Order: sequence, then structure tokens, then C-alpha cells
Amino acid sequence: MERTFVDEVELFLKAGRGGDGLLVSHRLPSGRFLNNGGSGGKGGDIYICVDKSLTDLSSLLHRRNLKAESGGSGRRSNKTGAGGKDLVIKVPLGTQIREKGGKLLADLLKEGQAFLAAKGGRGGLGNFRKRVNDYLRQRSRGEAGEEKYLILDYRIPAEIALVGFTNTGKSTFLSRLTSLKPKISPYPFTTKHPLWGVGKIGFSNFRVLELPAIGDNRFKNKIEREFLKHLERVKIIILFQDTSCGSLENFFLLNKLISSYNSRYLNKRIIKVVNKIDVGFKKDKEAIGLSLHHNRGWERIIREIKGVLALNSEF
Ligand SMILES: Nc1nc2c(ncn2[C@@H]2O[C@H](COP(=O)(O)OP(=O)(O)O)[C@@H](O)[C@H]2O)c(=O)[nH]1
Ligand SMILES: [Mg+2]
Repeated sequence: MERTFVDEVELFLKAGRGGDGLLVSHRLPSGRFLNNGGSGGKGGDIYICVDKSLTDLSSLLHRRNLKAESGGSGRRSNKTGAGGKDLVIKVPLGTQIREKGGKLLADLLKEGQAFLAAKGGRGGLGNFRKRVNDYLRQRSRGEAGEEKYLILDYRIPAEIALVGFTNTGKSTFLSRLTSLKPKISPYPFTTKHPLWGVGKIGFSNFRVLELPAIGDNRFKNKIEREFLKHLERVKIIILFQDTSCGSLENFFLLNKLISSYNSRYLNKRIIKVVNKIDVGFKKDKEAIGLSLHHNRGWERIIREIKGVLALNSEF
């Protein structure tokens, strides 16, 4: 069965509680008091860190309540309790962290980047600090760890997106431009969730994203619309149709769908492509005619990509 693609999760985080300070009051034969209760250890913090091997948030689907370890209580002889272990939550590159109300707290776009999401509580003070013969019921409890409701919102960090009708060659294009080997088939709706791979032109790397087919009247449902959020970061949108599709209206329909989600996305560079000119005719003058099977039109698209991404290296 195909794995589900998860691009948004809500988490409840609870950082570790600080350990309590210890109260030790021991009367020595000399009559003096020995007060040597140690302080509690610090509660564990919760970090959210980028792991570049991840491609969605599904690892968190069944772990929505996450806690870090509490600190240990203080010990005798002035010994501080053990610190609680930090908890590290791993997320893919491109994850945004929001408060439940919507405020953006962090946008994780660097490999290895870490965000301190919930701070562990401080340990309580033990009574060793108190002077001899001071009142000895003096120690403090550990502080509670921070509690946070957060939303993790994964937005694929790609420069190029392939968007269009089903069966028009998007996956074939993706496999040509990147090292990814997506499923390619003559059947509609083979690609079920967004896929991306890393492409290379000269010495420059960039990411290319394929969105599951949208735009068919039959398929204007909610799920496809939700995937449009992954256009947020791209610089180039390549709109796909093939020679079996109608003509201008199809691109119009795609534009409309995208702008109904977010009209700003149409300010990005949009390249219209009609694929499969080996078996039909391109009916739209503005579009680039392409045949992935016969390698026609390819150079022109690469030139466009190089121009927009300012890649000047030779292909
Ligand atoms: N004739 C022809 N068929 C192509 C061309 N490019 C892709 N196809 C075929 O079109 C079908 C759908 O391709 P796919 O990449 O899965 O389309 P997607 O649904 O848009 O991802 C596959 O059978 C491909 O082999 C092309 O340039 N010419
Ligand atoms: Mg596909």
C-alpha cells in the first residue's frame, strides 16, 4: 500500500520538569546542622531539527503528544540531580513552525537547523545554600517545563514545480531533469502526492517538484487544492498539457485554479508546455512544444530555467 503523504501536523509539546531541590538536615554530634541537599537537575528541552533524509511529516502522525524527560531531584552531599534528556523531533527541510493562532515562529530552510521549541524547567534549589542554623525547611521545587501547541507545516523547498493535467508527461519530465525515478504509466493519476527530486545543471543544484494532476473538471476536489500550497517557494511553474488536450482553455483553467488558491503565485515565472508533439500538434502559440520521447523542445526549456534561476554554467 502506498504510504500517506503528510504535510501538516499539530503537536502538543511538554518540555521536562526541573527536578526538585532536596532538603537534608542532619544534626552532627557537635550540635551543628549539616545542610547538604543538592539542587534538582534541569528538565529536558524540546528541539525541532531538520533531517534532510525526510520527505514528509508522516513520522509524526502517531506521535502528537511529545514530552522531554524531567530533571532528577537533588541528591545528598550537594549533588545536583541529573539533567533530563532533550527530545529532538526530526522534520524535513522546508518545515515551517507556527503557533496555533497562525504566527510563524521558524522556517527551517538550512540543513541541520534546529529550533528550540519548548524549554525545560529549571531545577529547584536544594537547602545546601542555607547558612547553618537558618531555618531548614528551605528548598524549592523544580519549575514546570514549557507547554506548546504547535503546527508543523511542510512546504516543499523546490525551485521548479510541474503542474498540469494527468498523463501529460510530468513524471517523465521529472525523471529526465532529476535523479528521481517516479512511477510513469499510461494511466491517469499515477502520481498521488507531491514528489520532488534534485536536478543539476552544470554545477548548480535545484529541486523540482511534481504536483499530482489538477485541473481536470472531475478532479477539482479538495485534496488536489491542498497540494497547491507547495507552490509557495517555487520560482518557476511549468504548466503541462499534451497534444490530446484542447487548446488555450486548458492553460486558462490551470491559471484559474492556481490563482483561486493564491493569486500571488501567478507572479512567478510561468512556462507553458505542450508535450507529445511527436503524436500531435501544439495548438497554443505561446506554449513550448515538447516531445520528451523524441527530445524536442528540451533545450529551450533548459534555457528558460537557466535564465530564471540565473544559472550560468554550461549544460
Ligand atoms: N508520445 C509521447 N508519450 C509520452 C511523452 N512523454 C511522456 N509520454 C508518456 O505519457 C504517459 C504519461 O506519462 P507520465 O510522465 O506518467 O505523466 P504524468 O501523469 O503527467 O506524470 C506515459 O506513458 C509516458 O511514457 C512524449 O513526449 N511523447
Ligand atoms: Mg505523474
